[in-house]
Parts: sequence; C-alpha cells; structure tokens
Amino acid sequence: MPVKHLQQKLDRPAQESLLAELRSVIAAAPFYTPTMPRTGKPMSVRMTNCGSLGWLTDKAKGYRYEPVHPETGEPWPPIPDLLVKLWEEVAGFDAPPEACLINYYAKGTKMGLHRDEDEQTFEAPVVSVSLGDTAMFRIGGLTRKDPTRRIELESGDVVIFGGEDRLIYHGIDRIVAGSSDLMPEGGRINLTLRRVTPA
Ligand code: MD3
Ligand code: FE
Repeated sequence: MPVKHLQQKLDRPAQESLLAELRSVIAAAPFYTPTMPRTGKPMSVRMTNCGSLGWLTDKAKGYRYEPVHPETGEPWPPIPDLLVKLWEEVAGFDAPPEACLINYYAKGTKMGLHRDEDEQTFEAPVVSVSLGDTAMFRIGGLTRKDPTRRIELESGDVVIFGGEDRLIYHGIDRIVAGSSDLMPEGGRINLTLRRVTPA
C-alpha cells in the first residue's frame, strides 16, 4: 500500500468543526514541551494527545506511550468522534485508533527526519491530518540513506501511511507562516492517529 495523500479531504467547515473539538481537548490536556531522551534538549514542536494512549518523551524515560498527561497526571481526553469516523473511512483497518498525537508547530518549528517505531505493532497505518499553515513535509524510504522528496501538506489534507510505507523516514522541514487563516493564532496543528497494541 503506497502513501495515500488525500488533498483537501476536510473542507473548511469540517476543519472548523475539528478545530473546535480540538480546542476542548487542548483545554483539558494542554500542550507541553517534549524533551529528548538522555540529553533533555527541548523539541521545538509542542505536543499533547487524546485517546487511551498518548506518545510522549522526556529526558529520564525517553520515547514511549502512556495513558496519562505528563504534567496534569490526568487520562488523555477521548479521540473526537469525527476523527474516529475519519479513521473508519480511510484507514482500512478494523480496530479503532488508540492514540492521537497532537503536534503544534509555531513559526520556525521543525521536526527532524525520523521513523515512528515506538508502537508495539505496525499492522495498522498511521493517518495524518493537517490544520492551519502549510508544512513542507519530507518523505524518504526505509533507510536514512534513501532519497527523499518534499510534499506540501495543507490545511484539510489527510495522508495515510500503511503497509510497506509504515516505517519510512519522514520529517517537517518548515512551516509556511501566514499561509492559512484557519487559526487566529497562526501556526499548524498535525494529528496522527495510530494503533499502539495489536488488535
Ligand atoms: C509516515 N508528525 O508525529 S505527519 C510524528 O506533521 C510526525 O506533525 C509530522 O512525524 C507532523 O511522528 C508528520 C506525517 C506522518 C506521520 C506519521 C508517519 C508520516 C508518517 C508514520 C509512518 C510513516
Ligand atoms: Fe513521525
């Protein structure tokens, strides 16, 4: 299964509804600044989650999934229904998403080339939803040496990474500040819906 890029999968009203749902998720589970394993170096992206499990990282324990927010200690809020429905429509996988990582990119935020490999299973795809400013997304192959190409991810775009593409290298080169008026505060939100445990 190749990478499927569904451009403008969510129209403007759908993006606005999703954003409104996310605002209440973020009120209950505020963005925090993740830090790198061992070095404790802060990442420029800010993060929170919804779902039964959330991805997080800190200096002491590194990359992992946890059922509660690292600062509030509260369980992550549930994944909004609209996103569960989207997963059912596009994921081609018969069990619901367990984790939804919410990344916030202010102007100047980047994310280096990496693979998503902290899950216990790679049988389900990762479904990505972009809101707000356009991102210059970099996508490579299964090894760090493979050639990369650039894809622009715009507000409302949905991308499905499954099958042999589930473990490809990818990252965010930069955000195009001011390219969207969806969020008054500017910036970009990316959601990644995932399975963490075997179905
Ligand atoms: C390909 N997020 O959270 S979304 C991440 O825009 C992450 O916030 C970026 O990389 C963002 O881990 C990229 C596109 C994406 C997400 C997950 C993938 C591509 C992927 C997992 C496997 C392969
Ligand atoms: Fe990733």
